[in-house]
Amino acid sequence: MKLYHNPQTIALASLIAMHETGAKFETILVDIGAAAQQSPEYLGINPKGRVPALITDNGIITETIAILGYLATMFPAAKLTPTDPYQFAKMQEFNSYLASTVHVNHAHKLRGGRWATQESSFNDMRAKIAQNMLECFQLIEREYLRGPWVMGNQYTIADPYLFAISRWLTGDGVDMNALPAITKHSAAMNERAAVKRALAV
Ligand SMILES: N[C@@H](CCC(=O)N[C@@H](CS)C(=O)NCC(=O)O)C(=O)O
Repeated sequence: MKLYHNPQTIALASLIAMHETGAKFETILVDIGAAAQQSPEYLGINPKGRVPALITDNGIITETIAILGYLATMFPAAKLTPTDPYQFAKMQEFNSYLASTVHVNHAHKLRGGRWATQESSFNDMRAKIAQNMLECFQLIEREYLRGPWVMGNQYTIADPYLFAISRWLTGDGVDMNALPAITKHSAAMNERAAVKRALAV
């Protein structure tokens, strides 16, 4: 397998999950600062021009939830998802919230051009980032993060996904003192060998 990623982005979740599986894989760093995600070569891999993208023997997978789910089912020995169907659905409920709401809220900081054309609109969107992200993460602390991991005692693919987005909070202007459970989760993640390897890229 070959993972196209950038550890400053949401692709960090897939990179950590790959390391958690213990599988052998190749990584290719996509230089977002240099807009490498828009190069004709990369658009041939992911026409959406986003990271991550995972090349498998069967074909290419994009979208974090799909990549994480693929890794968890391909490497069951790593026990990265609950086997109980209800708990599995709850984990996916959380992952879907991260993908469809939390990540999209964050994107309003640097990617306002997706939703508007005027500089004043971008400024207005940026002005809401800290409040939006804080509210999302307060809900996560209240409703989802069971501790020590998202799903309780079982570490799952929801954990690297949460961790990757948590790393953006300070830059988004969120006061981490307001999020003690997230702070604890991030500290526990930072202790994992897979996370250390992923961040060493
Ligand atoms: N829904 C996708 C979103 C991927 C995404 O937006 N990746 C961002 C980095 S966090 C990206 O590649 N942005 C480059 C761009 O917008 O040009 C997923 O969850 O994988």
